Amino acid sequence: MLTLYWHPISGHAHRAHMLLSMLELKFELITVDLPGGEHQQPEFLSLNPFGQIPVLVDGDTVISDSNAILVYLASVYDSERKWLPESPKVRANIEQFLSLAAHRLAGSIAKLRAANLFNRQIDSAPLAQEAYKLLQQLQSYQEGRQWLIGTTPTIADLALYSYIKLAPEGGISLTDFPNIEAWLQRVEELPGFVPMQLSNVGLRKASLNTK
Ligand SMILES: N[C@@H](CCC(=O)N[C@@H](CS)C(=O)NCC(=O)O)C(=O)O
Repeated sequence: MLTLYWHPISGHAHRAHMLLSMLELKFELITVDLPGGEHQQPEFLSLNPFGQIPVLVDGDTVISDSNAILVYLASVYDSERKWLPESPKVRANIEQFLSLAAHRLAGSIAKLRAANLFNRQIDSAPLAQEAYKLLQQLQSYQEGRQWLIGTTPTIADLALYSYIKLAPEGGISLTDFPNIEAWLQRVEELPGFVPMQLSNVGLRKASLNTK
């Protein structure tokens, strides 16, 4: 039995949850009380000294960090090696997108959403500028492509999906990016897909208010 320590509004946790489900693995979800500071308590820090979810426990193996969890699950539990192919070139291409998810995506779109969710005062203009630049680049990159790498989905697609799906919650509109919207839809049609819990903040709140 695998255990994922998570929180339902965490996009980082969501990407790990998706792959567990898509690989048809047996797992349990344990919600970490982030608002209550459970992730800073010794019990949780013994799993991840950096005090963040998600954390995957597989017997004696403990893996922290969402992208590391994707790599682990795909390496150990995907016997066909579809999600993380063995070709060095493809793996390097996938790494490029894992880095993009951990840096540019987390540092712009995810930050804007977190600010709205938790009422944080931030200087949002440069983050929004970076968010739209990234989306424009992805929109161009995805022209003529079904998936980020090659012709089948890989962990790169899962690593980017959750926070891009949540972009409107950070006030970032996806309507000018049809290639991205079509790709999100393709991910949602994959067998085993589990939806991300959405929150009524940002553009989602604005659209509810006009109804
Ligand atoms: N690089 C990490 C980032 C994880 C992360 O930012 N987790 C957030 C929830 S989405 C968290 O645990 N925040 C609590 C904190 O940092 O104190 C990953 O990819 O898993």
